[in-house]
This record gives sequence, structure tokens and C-alpha cells, in this order.
Amino acid sequence: MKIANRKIGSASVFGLALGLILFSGVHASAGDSEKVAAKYEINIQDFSFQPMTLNVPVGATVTWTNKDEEPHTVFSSDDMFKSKALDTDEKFSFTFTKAGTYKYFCSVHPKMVATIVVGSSKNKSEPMKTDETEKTN
Ligand SMILES: [Cu+2]
Repeated sequence: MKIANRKIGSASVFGLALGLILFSGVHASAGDSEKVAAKYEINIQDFSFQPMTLNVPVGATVTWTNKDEEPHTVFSSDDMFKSKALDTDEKFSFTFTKAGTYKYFCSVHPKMVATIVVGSSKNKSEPMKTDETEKTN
């Protein structure tokens, strides 16, 4: 009686399988559907910012364009953003990444004041706020 002593070439099969696993590796997760597509523009015209109050969602980029013959600037009251002196048709952009109310003015004409309100849009889903359970009086 003979017992067949067969060797199986399993090493090469294993190698191939490993290669396939590595190759079929990473699936990119499809997210990123929530992008701010709208443009937010403010004209600097007749020595004023138009509109004087602009509501934008968080992440919005606001672009100012000087439509006057005079140079104007866009200076945040909180030092968040600062443009150089804008000549006619020059633009300045800033992206608002945090909710809040941002007042700004023109440093050449400090009476020119305006406001950007970030994060006020009604249709955005806000994280639910749970009441603080740790209230101690
Ligand atoms: Cu000005």
C-alpha cells in the first residue's frame, strides 16, 4: 500500500489571493455632498456696502467689489479680515468658517460700516443641543 504524498502548491495560490485583496483595497467614501455653491457678493458703491447686512451660511466665501471711483477697504472690527485699498473693480474675498456676527468698515471712510451674519440660514441642520444635566444651583 502506498500513500500518495502530494504536495500542494499552495504558496503561489496564497500569494495570488493576497495580491487581489490588496488590489481591491480602498473604496473612496462618497460624501461631500454639502457644498456651498452660492456666491455671496457685496458691492462697495456710493460710499456704502451693499447690502449692509448679509446673511451667509458657515463656510461661505464673501467677495467685495469696489464699484466706486474712490479707493475703499474692508476692515473687520475684530481683526478677522483686512483688505488692502481696493481700486475701482478690485475684489477682496474672505471665507467665514465660524458662525457669528462680523462687523466691518472701510478704514478710509470709517462711517462706512456693515455686517456679515454667518450661520443664520434657516435650512441648515444644526446639531441638537441637549440640555445641560449638570445644573447645580
Ligand atoms: Cu471707503
